[in-house]
Formats: sequence, structure tokens, C-alpha cells
Amino acid sequence: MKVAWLFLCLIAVVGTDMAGRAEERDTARLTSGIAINEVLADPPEGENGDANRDGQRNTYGDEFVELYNSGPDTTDLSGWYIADAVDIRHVFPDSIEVLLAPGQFLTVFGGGDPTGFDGAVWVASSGRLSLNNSDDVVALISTSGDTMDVHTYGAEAGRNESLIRVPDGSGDWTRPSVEDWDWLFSPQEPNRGDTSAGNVSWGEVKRQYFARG
Ligand SMILES: [Ca+2]
Ligand SMILES: [Ca+2]
Ligand SMILES: [Ca+2]
Repeated sequence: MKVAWLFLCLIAVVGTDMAGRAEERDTARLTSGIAINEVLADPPEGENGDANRDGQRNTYGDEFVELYNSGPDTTDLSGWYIADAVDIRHVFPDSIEVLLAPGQFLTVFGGGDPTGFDGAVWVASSGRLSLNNSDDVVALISTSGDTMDVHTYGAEAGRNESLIRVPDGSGDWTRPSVEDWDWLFSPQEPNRGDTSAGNVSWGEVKRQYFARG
């Protein structure tokens, strides 16, 4: 009887601790305004999967994590890092300012040569983001070690499209197909129905380029 009671106490303590941590994370995200806004763990097959627009679909290179500043202040992400369930995958250098202004996006691709994006686009400093297509974690950690935002996902990430917050920065997680939108991912673009950038294939980019002559 005593053992069962102790066990129940332990569950209560651990449960309270986890709820407390989740609350701290939400507070950190809402205070800083910097959120993990979109995660592409499973780039679609073929040219439709060329998320970084470098002309090739690559399982690792076209993975990305998009951040968004929904707060009122410009924030310096110097020394912040992005980790998955296993390791640190990207570190913003602390030797330069990495400023993210209100309403702006910042995307970290797994690799390759990101081309033609507005604003801040990075390639993972470790050479890969290595996001599992199911059951992984993406965490944004500040210089002081605080978890500013975190997203844990399951099998829903392995459906050839991004996981997205709607509305940007503050909304719950969903997917474009769930919203009945006709794009698969939207790096550096709002997560909205009228976003079109993520829907332009590399073939279409080349067609438009050569059409301009
Ligand atoms: Ca993956
Ligand atoms: Ca690519
Ligand atoms: Ca987006």
C-alpha cells in the first residue's frame, strides 16, 4: 500500500514538473516572440522536393526549420542553436549579429545551396539537420541554455510536406494538406492559404527564368 502511494506521489511530481517545463517554454516563446514556425522533415520525392531551390532534391539538404519573430522587438540569435532528439544540428555564430526583426522569417536548411530567397537563410552548421521523418524533436535553445521553443512530432511529419504553425508564430501545429492548401512547404513565406512560393517547382523557376530571356 505504501509503495503504491509513493508511486502515485512520484507520478504527480514528475507530471507537475513536465507541465511546469512546458509552461516555461511557452512563456519563453511568447516573451521572446521567436518561434519554430515550420519544419520539413520529409522533403517530397522528385523536383517538388527541392525546398532549398538549388536544383536537386536531396533527402538531407532540403530538410529545413523555419523560425518566425511574432514579437515586438528585433532579437539577436547569436549563439542560439537548433537541436533534434539526438544532437545539436545548427549553431548561430556568436561572433556576428544574427538579427531577426518583427514579422521576419529565418530558415535553416539541412544543406545544399539555397537560392533566391528573401531574408535570412542558413545552412546547418553541422552539415545536416538529420530530422527523422517520424518521431523526433526540434528545439530552439538560447545562448543561456533556455529552451525558447520546441516541437515534438510523430508519424505526421513523414507525409512529404511541412509541419506548420497557423497562424505564424503563435498557432497550433498542422499541415498544408490538412488546411486544404495547394503548397507543400513555404520557407521564408507566411503559413497561409495564399502563399505560393512553396508551390513553385524548380522546373517552373527555370521555365520563368528562360522565358524572361
Ligand atoms: Ca528526414
Ligand atoms: Ca535542393
Ligand atoms: Ca513558412
